[in-house]
Amino acid sequence: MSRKIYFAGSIRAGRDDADLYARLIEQLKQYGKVLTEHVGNTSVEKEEKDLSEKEIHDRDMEWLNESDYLVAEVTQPSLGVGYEIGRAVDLKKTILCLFRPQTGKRLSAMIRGAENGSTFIVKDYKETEAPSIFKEFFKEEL
Ligand code: 6IA
Repeated sequence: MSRKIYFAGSIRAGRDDADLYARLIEQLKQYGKVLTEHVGNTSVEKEEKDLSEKEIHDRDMEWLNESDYLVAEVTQPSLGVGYEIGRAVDLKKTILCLFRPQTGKRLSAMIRGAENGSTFIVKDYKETEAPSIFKEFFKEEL
């Protein structure tokens, strides 16, 4: 179980889905080490206050670099998450973006349009479908 997974979700762009992120991270732990558990932590903004913005950015980029997979919950649009996805493409990571259309939001064409059926997957989902989506996404290496 040496896979490393970078989970991305909105922080400053809004924490409405923070509890969902925590539940997704719990599931992802079956498949590897999640390097960014703080994204699901409701007190992240307090806990990270001793780090400068540059330290946060540089540490996150190191984790992204050493990870094998990026899993991003993209329903709440976030500049940081979009940036991480773009950097992950450049680093040739395998990417899964999860979007909940039931919220009435529309996903950016720059994310939906990046889907390629292998290394960049975009899934419309309901939370109840997350376990089967993860199983399918990671199946090749189980
Ligand atoms: O633009 P956003 O803040 O929504 O970007 C969220 C994404 O950027 C997440 O997927 C994180 O990986 C990353 N990120 C943004 N802020 C932080 C952070 N501390 N710590 C770790 N990763 C971050 C911010 C705390 C600060 C408000 C004191």
